[in-house]
Amino acid sequence: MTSTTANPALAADAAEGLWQTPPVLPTKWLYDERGSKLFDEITFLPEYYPTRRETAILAAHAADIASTTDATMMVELGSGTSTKTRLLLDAFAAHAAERGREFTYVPVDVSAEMLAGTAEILAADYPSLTIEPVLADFTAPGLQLPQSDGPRLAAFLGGTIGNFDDPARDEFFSRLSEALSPGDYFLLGADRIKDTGRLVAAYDDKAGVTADFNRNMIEVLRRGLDASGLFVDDFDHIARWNPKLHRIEMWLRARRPINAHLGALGREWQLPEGAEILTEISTKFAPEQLAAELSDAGLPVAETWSDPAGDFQVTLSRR
Ligand code: AVJ
Repeated sequence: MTSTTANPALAADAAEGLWQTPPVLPTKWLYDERGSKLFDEITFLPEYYPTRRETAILAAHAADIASTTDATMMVELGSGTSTKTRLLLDAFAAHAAERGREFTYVPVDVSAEMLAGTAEILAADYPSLTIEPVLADFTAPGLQLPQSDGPRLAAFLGGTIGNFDDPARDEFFSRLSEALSPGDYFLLGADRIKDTGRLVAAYDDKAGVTADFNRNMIEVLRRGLDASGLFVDDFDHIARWNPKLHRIEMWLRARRPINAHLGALGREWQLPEGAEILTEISTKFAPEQLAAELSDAGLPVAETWSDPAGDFQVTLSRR
């Protein structure tokens, strides 16, 4: 049977993940159109502090980052038109103008659509900047970055580093270090370990937006796998602190026995009542531990900034 909605990449991930114990699905599938809107909503929730904290840190230190690095290029891993990106671009544009120099913004993303959108919006808002999008998976080996006359600053913001498990993070830092040259910089936003109650609340908000965001994965599966017998209402959102791996984990727990037919895989998928699927990890960091990891990868930390409450941090490493 043919289908207009089946997604082969999702089918491959589902085939690999759904029969594991426990079942897992790559986090990226949370971010379809609805999921991306829900995540945007999450960033405004009273319980979800990371975005506000990171924005405050960048607002306070963007000028500092521009003058310390004296960078002529910012490479953003993930293409952004967010407030955070703009705070940095504002500072770099001003710094470049002062020095009578050019500045180039390089968004790196796997989505050509996202890159084109970013480039169009930012080109309109920042006519003085050169925008040079790179279509690439920045976690893959062999990342090639455009050359620049001056230092380059790679930026990975939002605390998304928390989505990587330990080996993936290690590999990411090493590959990035390899893609950069001595004298280049790396700006990293990371959420810190803190009171468990606050952490869990940030991923299990009162309004239920994070629950909708997580449960939307079931709808993504239903559509992308041409599934029958798969219903969002059959799953509960679970956000749990894993103290050993110091991370929040998001799970989907079956409220009743699940018997689904996954058309795209041509097979049945069963889940007993109470069984859980892992959909996201969000690792939290101790500053010293993260600094040691960066240093081991050849990206020693030159500066660390935090918010007054010490909730979130932004580090600047120099390759
Ligand atoms: C976009 C990965 C930074 O881990 O805090 C928010 C995603 N998931 N609420 C995070 C997320 C649930 C977010 N990152």
